[in-house]
Amino acid sequence: MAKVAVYPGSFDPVTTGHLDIIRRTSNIFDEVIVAVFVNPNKNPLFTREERVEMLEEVLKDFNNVMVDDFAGLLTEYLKEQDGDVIVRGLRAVSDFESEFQMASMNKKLAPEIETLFMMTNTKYAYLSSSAVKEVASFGGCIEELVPEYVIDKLIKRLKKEDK
Ligand code: COD
Repeated sequence: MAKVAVYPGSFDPVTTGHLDIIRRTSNIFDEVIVAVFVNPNKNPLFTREERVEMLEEVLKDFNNVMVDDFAGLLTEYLKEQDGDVIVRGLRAVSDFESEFQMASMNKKLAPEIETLFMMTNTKYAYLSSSAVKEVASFGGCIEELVPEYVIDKLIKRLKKEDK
């Protein structure tokens, strides 16, 4: 039976650290769904459609990776998609506490679904979407921090040139 992994996140925007986790996950599982969470309580820099579009573009060469979005509970989304495993990336000890809480809650909600943690590539251990947005907002160089396709979009959005 094909094993389906779901890699959920905000991806606001996708970074090189996310891409590294997706690439490594796609080498392990038959199918990977990168699932953009639509959070009604947050005001992301990029819309749901924009985050999905950027991911689709940068992942177009991966045959077993698809991009989707979801609202509501992650565990319900996995059940709808016949997903087996939730994949999360771990950067530092500081990630552990919130990830442990999230994985435990998801286990309580759906005991049949496992959470798999993938250690960050040390090259990207410092990388997060919010750090990239902060660096870009002050004019810092974001090459290699986000995919080439995202650089212009991020700079324009922060300067509000695309609105
Ligand atoms: N290296 C390795 N991993 C990384 C890196 C990096 N440089 N950067 C990010 N990651 C990992 C993160 O650790 C995370 O695992 C993943 O990539 C996505 O990161 P983000 O920041 O884009 O996404 P999050 O952490 O904001 O996503 C949170 C969810 C949307 C998954 C979560 O809020 C959720 O499941 N919401 C649905 C509601 C729900 O079911 N709630 C109950 C559970 S408590």
